[in-house]
Amino acid sequence: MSKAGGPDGGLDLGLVVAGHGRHYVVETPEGERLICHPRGKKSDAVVGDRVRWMATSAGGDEGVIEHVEPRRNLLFRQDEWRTKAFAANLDQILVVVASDPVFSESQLARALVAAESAGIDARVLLNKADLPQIAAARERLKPYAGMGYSVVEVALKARNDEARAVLQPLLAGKATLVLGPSGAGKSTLINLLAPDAKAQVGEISQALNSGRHTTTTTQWYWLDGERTTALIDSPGFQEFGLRQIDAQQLPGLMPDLREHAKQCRFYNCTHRQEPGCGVRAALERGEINASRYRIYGEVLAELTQRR
Ligand SMILES: Nc1nc2c(ncn2[C@@H]2O[C@H](COP(=O)(O)OP(=O)(O)O)[C@@H](O)[C@H]2O)c(=O)[nH]1
Ligand SMILES: [Mg+2]
Ligand SMILES: [Zn+2]
Repeated sequence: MSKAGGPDGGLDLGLVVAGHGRHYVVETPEGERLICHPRGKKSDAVVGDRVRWMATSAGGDEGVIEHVEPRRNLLFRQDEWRTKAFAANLDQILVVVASDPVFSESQLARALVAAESAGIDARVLLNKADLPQIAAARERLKPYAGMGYSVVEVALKARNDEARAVLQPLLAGKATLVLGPSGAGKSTLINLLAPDAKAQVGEISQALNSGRHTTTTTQWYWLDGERTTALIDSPGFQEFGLRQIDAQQLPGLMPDLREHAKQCRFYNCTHRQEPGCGVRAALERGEINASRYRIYGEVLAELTQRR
């Protein structure tokens, strides 16, 4: 269904709703989905990208991506060896953690730093409020609420109606990337809010994913028929590298440290050993959580040990 005369030399606009390495699923403004291949060798489109494409088959169900429209933002992680994009053009990030299994605070903190760095709002969703371990998890998240993050507690499965009612207004009209460790409840969340999730994945993606237990590709799900609200599910990850960040920028991307860094004697204080450090003074007063300061030190060490 390719029509000529569009604003970009007759190319159609589309939204990348799934990526499988060398091919993408692109959704037309009318809501139809087709397989697209990138033009040339490099495939730099990611889920959430607006792209210009051209039909390559008579039926119009296959196409080629000619170019990617400018992005509003891009969430990615970068370790020593490679850069991995999560998704583009996001309104917010929802980091899902659960009372059980115990979550890694370092992974949570890193996801929030990456979001800050990309200029994307982030919230924390604490799931499995029905389990006895919830008290400990709630305690571990207190510093995050204290530094201004919205922390929302739900039981996605055990109290699903309540969870839906709490989440709908937080998600309405937005494109939200769902991040979080395996077992936290990401699939439960998507199935709760997008009951037709399986159908949205489509036959092609399902075939490519078949036989695998976990999500292997990033996938965009619409939650409403008007296509104004979306959740983006992404594959799990082991490491959340932040090599894209400058060591000097790091404290500014951690709201609790940022708050106290204003008091440091030296403008380029690393908050490790300098005299007159506002961050360490706040740590000693208990105004910065010890685990947050430890995570800062770990990430800082990574960023200053560049190859
Ligand atoms: N107790 C409890 N278990 C839940 C809740 N929500 C999800 N689960 C369970 O947690 C497990 C992992 O959920 P899943 O959505 O697959 O997590 P994902 O790996 O993040 O996609 C499943 O067995 C769910 O049934 C909840 O509210 N309470
Ligand atoms: Mg899952
Ligand atoms: Zn300092």
